[in-house]
Amino acid sequence: MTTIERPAAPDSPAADGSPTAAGSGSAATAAFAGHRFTADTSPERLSAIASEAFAGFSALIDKHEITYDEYRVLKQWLIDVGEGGEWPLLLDVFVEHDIEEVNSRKYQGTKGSIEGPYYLPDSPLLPARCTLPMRSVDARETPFVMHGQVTDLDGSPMAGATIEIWHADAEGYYSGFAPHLPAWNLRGTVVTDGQGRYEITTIQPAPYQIPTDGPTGKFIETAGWHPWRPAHLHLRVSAKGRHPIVTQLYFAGGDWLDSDVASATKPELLLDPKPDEDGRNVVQYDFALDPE
Ligand code: MBD
Ligand code: FE
Repeated sequence: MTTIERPAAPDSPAADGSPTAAGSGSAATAAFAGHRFTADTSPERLSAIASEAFAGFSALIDKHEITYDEYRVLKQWLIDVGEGGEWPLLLDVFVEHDIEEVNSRKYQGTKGSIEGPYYLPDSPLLPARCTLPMRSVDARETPFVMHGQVTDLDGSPMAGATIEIWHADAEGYYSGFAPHLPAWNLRGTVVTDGQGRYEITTIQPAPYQIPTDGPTGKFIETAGWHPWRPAHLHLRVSAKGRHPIVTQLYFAGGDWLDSDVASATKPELLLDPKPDEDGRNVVQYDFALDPE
C-alpha cells in the first residue's frame, strides 16, 4: 500500500523538545527564500525544458500505469514537502549532484561537490591557524586537524584566500538550523596566510542521516532506501580573481561512501587522516582554484 505518513506540522516541536526535521526544514527554506534569484533563461529555453520535463512525466505515467490513488498520494506528499519546508533538502539530496556535475565540467582545479541546504554566508572570520567555534560537548570528540595550501592551477600560493567551512556535530545537527545549537557552532571563514596556508582544528564529523520525521525521510523509508550520507565537511574556497569552489570532503574507510543518498562523493575528495602523538587525527589537503 502506498501511504506516506503525514509529518508533524512545521511549528510543532517534538514532545521532548529536541530539534525536528520540520524545524531545520523551515530554517533551510527561510535561509534560501530570503533571496530572489534570477537566471537569464529565454522563453524558448524555458519552454523546451518544461515540455521535456512534462513529456518525461507522461512517459512514466504511461509506462507504469500510475493509478489515481498513487496520483493523490503524490499530490499529498508534495504538499507535505512544502509545508515541512523540505524543498531545499529534497532537491539538494536528489537533484543537485547532476547540476554540480554539469556545471563543473570546464574546471580543472579541486573538484566541487553539492552545497546542500545548510550553508550560511558571513560566518566568523578566523586566522589561518584556528579552531572552529564549538561547545564543550563537541570538544570531547576526537580532535581533527586539516592543513594545507590554497594555490592557483600553477601552484602559486593564494594569500588571503578564504576557506568557509561548515559541518554537522556528532549528532548530525548543523548550527543555524537546529535551535538548540549556539550560532556559528562548527562554522567559520578561515583566511590563508602569506603563503596561502591554513590549519583548521575541529572535530571528526559523524555520518549524517536525513531526518526520519519529515516528508523526505518518510518517502525514503517507504521506498525502502537508506537515509545516510557519509561523514563530511562542507567547504567554500574563494580567492581574488579565482573561480570559487564549493565542495565536500569525506573520510576514507567510512560508512556510506559508496551509497551516499545524495550521490555527492568523488574519489578526489577523500581524506585519510592519521593520528598524531596527541591523539588528534591529522590530514593535509590542498586546494587549487581555476581562474574566474
Ligand atoms: C546534508 O548535510 C547535506 O550535506 C546534504 C547534501 C543534504 C542534507 C543534509
Ligand atoms: Fe551536509
